[in-house]
This record gives sequence, structure tokens and C-alpha cells, in this order.
Amino acid sequence: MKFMMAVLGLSAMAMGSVSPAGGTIEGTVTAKGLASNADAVVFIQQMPGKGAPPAKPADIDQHSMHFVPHVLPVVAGTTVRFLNSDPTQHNVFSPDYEKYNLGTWPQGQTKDHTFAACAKPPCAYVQLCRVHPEMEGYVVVLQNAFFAVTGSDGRFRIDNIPPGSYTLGVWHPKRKAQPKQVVVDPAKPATADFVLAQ
Ligand SMILES: [Cu+2]
Repeated sequence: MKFMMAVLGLSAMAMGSVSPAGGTIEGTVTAKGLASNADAVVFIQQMPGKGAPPAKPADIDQHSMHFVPHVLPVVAGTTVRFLNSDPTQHNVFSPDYEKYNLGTWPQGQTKDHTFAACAKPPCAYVQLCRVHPEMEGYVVVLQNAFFAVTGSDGRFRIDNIPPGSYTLGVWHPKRKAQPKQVVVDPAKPATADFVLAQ
């Protein structure tokens, strides 16, 4: 029996069903002059053949008068499902790119929008509410799924990246930084640190 399993394992490797190990990029984003380093999207700008959106929608909740998460990166073509968890009715809209107004809907229900109109990623769509001017969130449409969002400590980590040389971009609601060139090697994590300025 042991022999059989060993043979099966070998043939699976020979057929290429065991994918090669990818590499990691990790680092920090420092948002100068802001209280928190959160909400920076770090992303690989172009990844050949990696542009397919996920089959399942990505979720944004409207919860206690906030968009949760505040910043949602997605691959171009992704459908975002907007849930209303509040007893009050919101009215989600965005004035960016193709522009949309999803109207209002009751607590516990959802509305979808598919982000298929971003010709040149990244495309940042501000999410606003006609009823509550203080509400604000962002959907950031990217070319591929190799992205991460920083928490308040500013740390990020992107895993399982095919080896290669890439341009690593960063997007933030209020700050900017130049992209960085990064070489991904499965043998050791690459690091990149960004300082965001106005
Ligand atoms: Cu609202």
C-alpha cells in the first residue's frame, strides 16, 4: 500500500499538478502626517494572464453608518455585493468612471455592481451615500489578485507570487507614493517599504 501511494505521488508531480512554490513580498507603508497607516492598497501593477475575476462576489457591508471594509481592492470584472446591515436605508452611489446609483434597499438585503469598466487599472471608485454625507468608502479595481491592504501598523504581505520582476504600486485615499521595482524569488521574501506623501 505504501508503495502504491509513493507511485501515485510521483505521477502527480510528473503531471504538473503540484504547483511550484511562489514568492512573497512584505513590507510597510508609512502615511506621513496621518494618525493611522491603514487603508493603503499595495498591489502588483501587471501580472501576465492573472486578470480573471473571482466567481464569488466581494462584499461591502453598510454597518453603523460606515462602509466595511473602508477600502476594498478587487480584480477588474469582480462583482461587489453591497449589504445593508443598518435599519436605516442608505443610497449608495459613485461619481467615478461609469458612475452608478444603486438606490436604496432594506436592512439585510443586498445589491450588486460589477466593476467591468476600468480600462486602465488601478481605478479607484469612491463609495458615497446620498442620505449620509459622512459615509465614504473605496473600491479599488486592479489588474490582478496580488494585492494587500494595510492595517493601522502599515504592514502588508502578498504571498504565492510567481517568480519574476514586477512593479509594486501603492494606492491610498489621501496620500501618494512612487511605485517600486521588486524581484520575487521563492527562496527569500522580497521587501518593499513605502512612505506616503501628499
Ligand atoms: Cu447612508
